[in-house]
Amino acid sequence: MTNQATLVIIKPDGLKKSLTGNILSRLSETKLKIIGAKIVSVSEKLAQQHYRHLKDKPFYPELIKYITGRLHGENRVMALIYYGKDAIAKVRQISGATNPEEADPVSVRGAYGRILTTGLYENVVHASSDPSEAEREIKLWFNPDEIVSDLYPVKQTSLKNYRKKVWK
Ligand code: IDP
Ligand code: MG
Repeated sequence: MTNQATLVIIKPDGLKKSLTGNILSRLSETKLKIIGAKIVSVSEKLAQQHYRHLKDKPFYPELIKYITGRLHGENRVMALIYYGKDAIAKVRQISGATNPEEADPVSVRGAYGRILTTGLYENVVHASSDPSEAEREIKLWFNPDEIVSDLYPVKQTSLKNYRKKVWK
């Protein structure tokens, strides 16, 4: 298997429960390289784009509330890109099954996830499930200049009237 990149998101419950360090330690067992990392305040639009494949599911409205942080009163997630041999499967393995009750108890989801009374799986982390999903998600969450390598082809562009915050 060649090198792959995969997107990991530590979801709002992970930050709320101060699990960031534990999760990063578990993921370091993979010996993969982190090539991008940031704290993100997830907009409604980003949430909808990220979970577009689930928009017809009964739990979708709750899922959007979850990833935007409205369920936890927490407006942060941590987004990371892991890179290396077999990255997608390695990260999925440590993350565990989608349903935290069915996940291996030593996996991140098995150890720290739960099912809410609404039925939503509050499962602490997101991990891309295949190479095309990984590419779509990485391009959605990261700009090329936030990643420490040109993962995918890039082009140069100059933006007219581009407004940007700078320090005063
Ligand atoms: P994944 O995160 O393991 O790839 P997806 O099917 O992509 O699973 O679902 C995205 C997220 O939606 C899950 O991580 C979980 O939080 C939630 N979810 C998925 N399926 C269910 C379900 O059947 N009931 C409740 N929540 C679900
Ligand atoms: Mg998925």
